[in-house]
Amino acid sequence: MEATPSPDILSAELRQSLSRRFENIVVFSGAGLSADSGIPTFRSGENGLWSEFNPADLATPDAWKANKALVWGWYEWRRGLILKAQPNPGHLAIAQLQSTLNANAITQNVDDLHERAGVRDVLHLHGSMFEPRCAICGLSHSFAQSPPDAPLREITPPQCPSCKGAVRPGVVWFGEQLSRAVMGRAERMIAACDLLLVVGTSGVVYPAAGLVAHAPRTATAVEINPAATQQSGRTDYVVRMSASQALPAVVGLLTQHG
Ligand code: BJW
Ligand code: ZN
Repeated sequence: MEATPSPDILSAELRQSLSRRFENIVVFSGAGLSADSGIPTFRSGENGLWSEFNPADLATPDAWKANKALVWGWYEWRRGLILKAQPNPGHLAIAQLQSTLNANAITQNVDDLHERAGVRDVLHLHGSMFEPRCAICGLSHSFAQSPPDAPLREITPPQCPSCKGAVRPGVVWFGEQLSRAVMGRAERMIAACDLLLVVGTSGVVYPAAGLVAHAPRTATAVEINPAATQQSGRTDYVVRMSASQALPAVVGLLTQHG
């Protein structure tokens, strides 16, 4: 088993700032959190999904209208990648933070790695790969087929047993509204936090990226991301490391006072 990274990998200034008791911790994550589980991000360098695939062809209502089988097949391929992946030490650290200090998790991720690590009540801003529904009547659906291992195989989506509509992925595409209820809960959680950990997100997709601005001025905000992002200037501290390395160290420090 790998040793938990020591808090000493964090700067002395950050260690000092985190060495007090926090009451309302929120972890706001993006694709970078799952990168160390082998799930590709959208925009990190050459490995990002959007450097290989065009979002306009795959992740918009127009793409769905134009070719449902292409879109369904691509999402089925991605579901297969997720099924093969395991939560990494970053997800496990969030679970530990929640069980010891009641932290809340808000994610843009559509995978289920938080849940598989044991994190409860995760707010999925952009939906879930595991909640497909009828595109017409909204009836939820369960998967019957095994996912393909190639990304651009056209697969006819299942038919809704109630209205005969096509079943679509349960995610939020560009140009679609996020659930008002989920967004409202996320805004209230962040507005009430005293520590915000912004993990593995490029901060370019709105309205999710705007959530960080809801944190109170008095809260401590920390970005965990190996690269500079649009959020970097909005947080008090930046930790330029991977989530799987930094989160266990941060959580180790925070839970010393739990
Ligand atoms: C690591 C790491 C490691 C690597 N450890 N870190 C204002 C201005 C301009 C445009 C808009 C605007 N407001 C809204 C828009 C339009 C649009 C938008 O934001 N576009 C921008 C791209 C410009 N937004 C929308 O359309 C949203 N809806 C909306 O606004 O509705 C209102 C409306 C509707 C109709 C009419 C009028 C108004 C919906 C957005 C839905 C986003 N959907 C996606 C796909 C989900 C389904 C799927 O999975 O296919 O969500 S896009 C994609 O981006 C996905 C992600 O959740 C989202 C955010 O990405 P994330 O998580 O930040 O990942 P990356 O890849 O960008 O970054 C990864 C980071 O990790 C990097 O920083 C790395 O450095 C880091 N990293 N390894 C830690 N080991
Ligand atoms: Zn239906």
